[in-house]
Amino acid sequence: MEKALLVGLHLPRLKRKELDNSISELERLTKTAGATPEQTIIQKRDSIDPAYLIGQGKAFEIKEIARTNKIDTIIFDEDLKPVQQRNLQEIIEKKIIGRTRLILDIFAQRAHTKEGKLQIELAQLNYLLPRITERYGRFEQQIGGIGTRGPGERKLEYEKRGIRDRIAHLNREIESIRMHRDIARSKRIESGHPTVAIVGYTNSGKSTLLNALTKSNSVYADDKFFATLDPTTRQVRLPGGREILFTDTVGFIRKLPHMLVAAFRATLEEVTSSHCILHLIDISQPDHLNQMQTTLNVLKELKADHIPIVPAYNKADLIPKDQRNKLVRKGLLLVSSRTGEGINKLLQRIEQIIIPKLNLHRLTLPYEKSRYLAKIFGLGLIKKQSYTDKGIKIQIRSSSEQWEKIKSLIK
Ligand SMILES: Nc1nc2c(ncn2[C@@H]2O[C@H](COP(=O)(O)OP(=O)(O)OP(=O)(O)O)[C@@H](O)[C@H]2O)c(=O)[nH]1
Ligand SMILES: [Mg+2]
Repeated sequence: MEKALLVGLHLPRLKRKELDNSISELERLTKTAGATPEQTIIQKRDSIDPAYLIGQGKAFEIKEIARTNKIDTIIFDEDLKPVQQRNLQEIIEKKIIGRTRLILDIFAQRAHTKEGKLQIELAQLNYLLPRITERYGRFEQQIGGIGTRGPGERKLEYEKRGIRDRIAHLNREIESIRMHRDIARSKRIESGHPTVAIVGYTNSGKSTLLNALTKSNSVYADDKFFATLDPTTRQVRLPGGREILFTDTVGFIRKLPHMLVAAFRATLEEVTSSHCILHLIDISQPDHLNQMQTTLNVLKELKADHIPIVPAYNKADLIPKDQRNKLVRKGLLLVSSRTGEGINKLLQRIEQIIIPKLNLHRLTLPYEKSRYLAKIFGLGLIKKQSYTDKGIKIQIRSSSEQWEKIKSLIK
């Protein structure tokens, strides 16, 4: 197994605790990517060294440690600028990886659908491009010097052009998939079912919640980062009888590479086009406030911060009873996707957000059309229902599109 040395940077503005959380996350990411984190080094500095990130002296120290401990790869908890990466490489003479690169690597392993694969390839190429425009060598893995100048430079130009062409091609393909997705989405909107996007930090339990909501096991959930990359949508019935759609999608993480957010734009449009956002927070994480803030920041970046948000605190089964009561008194909505606790309450809250947008309509369904009753129930919230001589009298709350649907059914 590849042996990795992790390197963190402690800047004055960063609280020690935040740094520790970030490092333990980096450890998990490293394992997820398939390497063993052997050792961690923290470097305290007043500011980032533009040339060597952690400073030239520290780079030599890392070289020594890596040599004596037979380390294969050095992983930095920061995003490395191309120049920093090259400089560090020259001193340490080992594989050097930044946090962004590590996350991209994990995404590449996880991508299964065509769209997911294209999106991750796009993000990777955008990441590589500025790194091969450097004077030295092809990708950052090669150390420059004699033999890389002259025709080598020209070769580099060809390579860059090839990559740019590929990026353009990927953008076109993703755009066409996006159009298909738009069609599927507008069909969903036509169905009149409101949509709720489940968002949150990676591993907060989004997929498990979707399974709990649908009382099934059909969505892949696992105790690892980025178990989900591609969105899944499922229909769920609210306590009042109304059918709505829940979409589960990729999780967020601190220092999430911007290019990844950009590349996953088509997927994340499932979030930006939803009626309501269910923000799932893993309350068992000591660091959940930071995780929450990270998610809110990404939502802002996606321009989705105008959509109503329902925060729900998941994994309530993992925290002690007294802490739990305290949180409930504060008015937090505690749920457990594992035990089912709080799920009904959660659905009621979502109902409260969605319903005010609905108008009350009255209709009489003739008995010969009673087969449509179930369908009508799915298109709104039944307020009242009584059996008369002329048919079933119904009072229903529904959106204008849904009301049009109902009218066309009983015409
Ligand atoms: N104890 C407990 N574990 C939970 C709960 N919800 C989810 N989990 C566990 O948390 C882990 C992550 O769950 P997922 O549903 O895969 O999380 P996710 O948010 O979809 O994660 P990504 O797709 O990786 O971003 C799994 O091992 C789940 O079994 C819960 O309410 N209680
Ligand atoms: Mg998931």
